[in-house]
Amino acid sequence: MLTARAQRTLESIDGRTLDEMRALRDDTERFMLRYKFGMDEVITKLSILREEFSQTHDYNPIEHISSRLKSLDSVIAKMQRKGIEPTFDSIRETITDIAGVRVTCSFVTDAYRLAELLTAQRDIRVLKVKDYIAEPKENGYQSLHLIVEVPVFLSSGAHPVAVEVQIRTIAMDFWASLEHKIYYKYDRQVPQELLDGLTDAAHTAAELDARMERLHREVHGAPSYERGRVAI
Ligand code: 0O2
Repeated sequence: MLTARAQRTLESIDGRTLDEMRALRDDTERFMLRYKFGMDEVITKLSILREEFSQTHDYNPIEHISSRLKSLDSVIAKMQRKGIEPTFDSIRETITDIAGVRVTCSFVTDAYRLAELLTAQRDIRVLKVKDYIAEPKENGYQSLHLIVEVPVFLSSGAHPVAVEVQIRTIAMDFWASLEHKIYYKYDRQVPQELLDGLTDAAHTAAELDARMERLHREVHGAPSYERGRVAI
């Protein structure tokens, strides 16, 4: 329900401006939709790998897959923060995490293996890799970030779309989601004591990952794909 003031403002807009606003709305929806399709493509690829892996190796390296499309407000906020020109082309070139897929694996080895399998696919182009597992952030954050480009086939042809894929272990994911909540609870001004506690907890999570993987290997041996039993 519009307020009387909003109604008056709307009535004062001439028809041509209204048409331009509608066209901008439609273009924005189309722009965002491509990212949703790109995200769906990547999820399908990961789901296929998961299913095939379980069948062929009797082992499932993926615990969980989730995804999110950045809200338009967040895209605009990032655009302003980075001082990007407000055009679809510059947003496309500069903001590469509009479509995001997060994969949790049991073990670090699985995370790397999955990244290898995904990026080896012929229609995937790797734009950027940020390996926060090999080089954790100062606060202890760990995750393997891939920015990949995947073709989306529309009635107008193939359109490459950037998708950010974050691959991490369950322990890394547990830490990151708690840290994220704390960060927002304190409106980004987290007390130093809590920050130190979080960094310490990140080290504990990394140790746990290493110990769990060692134990798993003691019981099950190296994964069959490492032993070269089945070629993928
Ligand atoms: P959301 O809500 O998860 O999307 P760039 O995009 O390269 O210009 P940016 O965005 O700093 O720079 O890239 P980076 O370092 O790859 O981080 C992107 C995403 O990784 C973040 O997205 C988080 O999801 C995650 N991330 C990075 N650092 C941290 C961290 O210290 N703690 C937690 N919990 N997550 C982190 P967004 O857009 O911040 O949020």
